Amino acid sequence: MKKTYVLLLTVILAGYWINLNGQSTPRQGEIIITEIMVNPEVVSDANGEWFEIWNSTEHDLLLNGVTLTDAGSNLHIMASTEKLVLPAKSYWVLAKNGDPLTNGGVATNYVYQSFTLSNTSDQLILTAADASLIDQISYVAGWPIVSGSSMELHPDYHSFSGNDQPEHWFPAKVAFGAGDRGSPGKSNPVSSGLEEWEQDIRMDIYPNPSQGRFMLEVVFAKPMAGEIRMINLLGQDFIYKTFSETASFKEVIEPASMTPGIWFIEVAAGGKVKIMRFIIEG
Ligand SMILES: [Ca+2]
Ligand SMILES: [Ca+2]
Ligand SMILES: [Ca+2]
Repeated sequence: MKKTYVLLLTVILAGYWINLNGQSTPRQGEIIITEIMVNPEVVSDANGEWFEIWNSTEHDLLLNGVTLTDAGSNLHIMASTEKLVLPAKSYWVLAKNGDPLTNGGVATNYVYQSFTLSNTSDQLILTAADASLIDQISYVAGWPIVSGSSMELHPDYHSFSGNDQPEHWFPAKVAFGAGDRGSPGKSNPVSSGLEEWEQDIRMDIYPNPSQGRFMLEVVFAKPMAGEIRMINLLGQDFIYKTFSETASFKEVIEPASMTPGIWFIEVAAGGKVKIMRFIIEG
């Protein structure tokens, strides 16, 4: 009889110990969505979509049975014959395609099916096996969605509600793998330029010089409204167009009515100005 009690006590204590020190299933806020590549450029969306999650706790989390859904019909339940263990304070990358040779060079921890990320607006909802919410984001127009760049959550806002606001997300600027920008599986850069990037307007105009059309590409650190202005050395100066709040745009510049020669294109938004020189050939 005594032996049975000792055995029972041992089993209970062992179970308790495993609970405290082993892996547990994730609760709300224990996993945070920290990065999301909705619109890869170097590979197709079918091959190159992925997202990153972070274990905010001091213990390992068991992901078997965690569900990925959106507000529509996308649904995937994480499953494996092995334990899917996301270690304490670590990142995991979940992707559509696990092959770095064809997914844009992303090292992945888990491959899902039946789940896509729209390039304009969508939801990413993680629920536990008992249907309780772990974390979610819902992105729409106005979020920093840039082709070829993931959206990175600023490290100051790695929390359940911190990732709900678009102003806490930034288009990645550091290249990985095959050339798209992001930091899959790694902490989102703050020292390597995110702060500086917040102030930045990136632009490119090509081909330059050109006789015909130019393509103007502009990427903002966060959504901004502003104007495009054209100035030349003859003193001609006019507003080419104004634009409403956006994270990026591509614009075909038709210089048919502009005098050939050296011009400057000025993009002004959010109190910042970026100027580039371009040449219209006669
Ligand atoms: Ca997509
Ligand atoms: Ca959230
Ligand atoms: Ca990252």
